[in-house]
Amino acid sequence: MKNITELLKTKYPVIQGGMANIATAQLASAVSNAGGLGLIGAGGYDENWVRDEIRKMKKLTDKPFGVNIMLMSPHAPKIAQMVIEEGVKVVTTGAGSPGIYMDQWKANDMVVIPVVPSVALAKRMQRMGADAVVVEGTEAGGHIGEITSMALIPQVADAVNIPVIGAGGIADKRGVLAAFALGAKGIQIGTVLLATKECPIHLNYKERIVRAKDIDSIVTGRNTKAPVRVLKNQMAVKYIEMTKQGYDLLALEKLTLGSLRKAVFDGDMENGSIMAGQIAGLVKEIKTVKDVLSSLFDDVNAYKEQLEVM
Ligand code: TUI
Repeated sequence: MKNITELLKTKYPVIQGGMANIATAQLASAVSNAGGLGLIGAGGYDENWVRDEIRKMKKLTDKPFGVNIMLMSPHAPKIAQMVIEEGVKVVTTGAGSPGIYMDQWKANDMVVIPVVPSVALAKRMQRMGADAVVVEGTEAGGHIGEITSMALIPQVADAVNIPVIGAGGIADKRGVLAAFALGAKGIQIGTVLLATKECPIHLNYKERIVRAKDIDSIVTGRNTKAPVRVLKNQMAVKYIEMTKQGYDLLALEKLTLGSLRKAVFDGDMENGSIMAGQIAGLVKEIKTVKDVLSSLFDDVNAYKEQLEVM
């Protein structure tokens, strides 16, 4: 099995999460330049926005990068074509199955890495030709599945023979080692990158991550098709009330992406959706992206040697 740094041509076996409204060329180029795989997060944007970010990215880094396509977006089909035209080499996908695009991407020699929340979907993606899968536990921020990283990563690792990239709940060396111990060959990080100098979110959002405690996140819409983990605030409580009252799902999805923008751009910590994972409680300071990647990987093998089970 190819290792992740060979597959991605990166220094470190780490992918940045495709965070909607957040993963711009500014953040992604910082991650790529620091030795990880930076991703432009298409989120709910159209193909023109994503194309512009790809072109900015090409100016900001000569290192490998990719695009994350959020499959619930109505713009996903056009973005899926555009990434081929732009010569993007790596695509990750979230919030759905990329099955209908797979043959075309593979025909263009792209590396395709779907994010999956279950063993069944991971197996389906392997059958369709995925190069690796990001296995994301319910600890993660944003739109999530039901199963924890601890339980999901080893089950997927046993079920497929493509590399598994662990995600959800990783923010330090212990998390990296845990993911690898469970069978992952790489990791994806999101929440810990929110608290970086290069992350283009409002300072209030970064400071809220730094202040977050272990129990501060909550899942809105567990009973809908789009459960989303956010930090608890007025907005989250209102959303949960609305789902109880049986509001239309589409209206609720619009509300989440719209309110994510309020948090990201306006720094509105009461009416905005502050998407973040459960590991926010471990994030204690705003660092550079380079320092985050160093803190995850420098001397990680020496750290591993100190582990003693019995
Ligand atoms: O996609 C994510 N995280 C996201 S997307 C997002 S934008 C958004 N906002 C509000 C509502 C919906 C989306 C914010 N955070 N992570 C990857 C991920 N993919 N998590 C779960 C899944 C997933 C779920 C179901 C992947 C495939 C899937 O398949 C269902 C099917 O079609 O078989």
